[in-house]
Amino acid sequence: MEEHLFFTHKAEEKESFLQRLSGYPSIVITFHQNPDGDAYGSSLGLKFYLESKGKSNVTLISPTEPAEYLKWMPGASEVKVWDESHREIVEEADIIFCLDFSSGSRLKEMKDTVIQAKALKIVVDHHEQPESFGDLYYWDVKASSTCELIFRWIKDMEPEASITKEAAICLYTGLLTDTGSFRFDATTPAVHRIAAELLERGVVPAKVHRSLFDNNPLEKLKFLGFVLGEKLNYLPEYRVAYMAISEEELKRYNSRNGDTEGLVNQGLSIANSVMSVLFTEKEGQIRISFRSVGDFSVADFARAHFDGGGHKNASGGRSQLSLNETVEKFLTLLPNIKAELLSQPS
Ligand SMILES: [Mn+2]
Repeated sequence: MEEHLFFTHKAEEKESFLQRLSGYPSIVITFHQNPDGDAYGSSLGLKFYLESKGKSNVTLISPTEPAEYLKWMPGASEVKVWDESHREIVEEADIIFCLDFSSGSRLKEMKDTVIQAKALKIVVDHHEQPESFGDLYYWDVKASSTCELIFRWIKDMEPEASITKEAAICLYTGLLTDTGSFRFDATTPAVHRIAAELLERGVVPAKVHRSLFDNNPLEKLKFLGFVLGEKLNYLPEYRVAYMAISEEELKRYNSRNGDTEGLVNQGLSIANSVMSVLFTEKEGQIRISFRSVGDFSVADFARAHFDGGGHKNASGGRSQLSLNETVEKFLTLLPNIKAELLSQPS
């Protein structure tokens, strides 16, 4: 697939979309499992935009239960969590938006129903190596976030579009979370211009930041203390930090969905570090989060060794081995990438 594929730049694709959108279509918006600020923000932002256009038959369906820390967002209470009772809505939909993912497996139990649905499927995403289950793609691997793409898409469709305050808060949330608070490489002048326009629509940055990051239950901070104190390892000879957390440990700290979010970034705050990895055991499976700085691609690394993928500096993977075996496997791979890790500027 080409690196940039904007369907609205193709007149006939825009036309086929507008035809589907005319009248009172039934629209489903879905996003990846374990949704983050960008998945949620782009979906809710799009929903508010469509509703402002009089398209009020819009249903948001999450493949899995969303984390607590997203529930303050405008419209969040209307998000449905997938179960069989939603099958008909998906099967009968005219349009299905698939946001912030482009690999069908990230829909979990919803996957087959979405892929087989008769709807026009529109994929809006910025992850590498998209699969071809969609009909139309608005896809740019260089975009900071799906929220950036939704903003650009709205402006492509309707240059004079006015974005409501609620939509602005949602889109700003995804910009903020996917750029690591406006610091990752994808934080371009264009991203700040979008943020500026969202502020003009009424976003209060301190409020969004506090809702996202200063809204923790005490146990989550105790859990963070435990992980940093007992679980964080650093290998200066590779410039690699890693943490492995067992299911029992997650339970001991009453850890909820989302409590491990952001934990992996802690490893990158160590001076000189290049890569940070978090292994978590959940329902017998090992989930792995990778982060890097500079040119070392954790997307390639996850794809090659841990059945995963994502972005150059932020990716995920999984393993069917035990937690200890997974960590062992990871450690034995480090000598192969040592030269590349050491060559990164600090
Ligand atoms: Mn994203």
